[in-house]
Amino acid sequence: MVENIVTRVEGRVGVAQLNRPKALNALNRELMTELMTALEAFDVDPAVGCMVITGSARAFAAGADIKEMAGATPARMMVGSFIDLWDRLHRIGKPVIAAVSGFALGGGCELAMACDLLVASETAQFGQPEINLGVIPGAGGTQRMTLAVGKALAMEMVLNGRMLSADEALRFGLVSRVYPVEVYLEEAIRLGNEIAARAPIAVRLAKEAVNAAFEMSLRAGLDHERRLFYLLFSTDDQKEGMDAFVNKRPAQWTGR
Ligand code: DAK
Repeated sequence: MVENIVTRVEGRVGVAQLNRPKALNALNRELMTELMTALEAFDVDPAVGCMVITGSARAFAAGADIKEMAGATPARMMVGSFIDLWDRLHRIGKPVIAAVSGFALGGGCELAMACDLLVASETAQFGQPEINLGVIPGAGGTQRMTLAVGKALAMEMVLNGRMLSADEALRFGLVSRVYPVEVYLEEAIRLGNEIAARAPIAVRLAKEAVNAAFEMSLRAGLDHERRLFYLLFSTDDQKEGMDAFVNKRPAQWTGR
């Protein structure tokens, strides 16, 4: 039974809302399992073109569940499939938007950064406070935060628990938009519906190409991009998009 998240479809956007308000949406195993299962279901649902992960106005997620993690051993964490759960997010083909309000800390911040786009409310606070627990980020914080905001700020955040406000996150390139808390979620869903209205295969490959920039050398990334570009010339949507431009009419995408 799904308990820790609530899902719905708005237009062509699958929304997964984290729903452990008493624990500020701390990411325990059940929640992560439900979340990944929901995203995978959206990924194969033709009625869905884009996804949004969100929390509450007070907390996107305050991190992995410290109470669940406190007694862990290295061996149990390694074989306990917790990492596999997180890795499932990287296999989602459709774009995923994080709509963040309030706390996005530790694993909560890492979950948001693992999404393809980040939209924040004015009250959002991003942090990697694991140092206060005697550990370091373990789900990408040292890597993705550094790539997003640069070494100087990432060091302050990871070594000294510095938080970023929504305005700072926008200024330093961690998020692409900031809205008042009353509308951030509907704006994220609106953005998702705009993306979902575009040529689906091109959107999928565009996401793959941009994310490749984080994993590959520039040369390998450029080669990869070019192969994806060539591949799109095998789609009906490429013919349709270019014919529509030439004939000054709106394109009708079929996703083929
Ligand atoms: N885990 C469990 N419970 C949490 C929690 C968390 N991360 N954060 C908050 N809560 C619970 C509190 O215990 C409290 O529950 P009760 O005591 O009422 O039962 C309730 O939520 C409300 O919290 P507070 O009373 O503390 O509320 P405040 O407004 O005073 O403070 C706060 C809010 C967000 C500043 C504070 O709760 C806080 O500092 N929370 C902890 C933030 C934190 O340290 N997060 C990082 C956790 S470590 C990995 C994957 C993931 C990770 C690592 C590896 N792999 C795949 C390898 C991630 C690690 C982490 O995230």
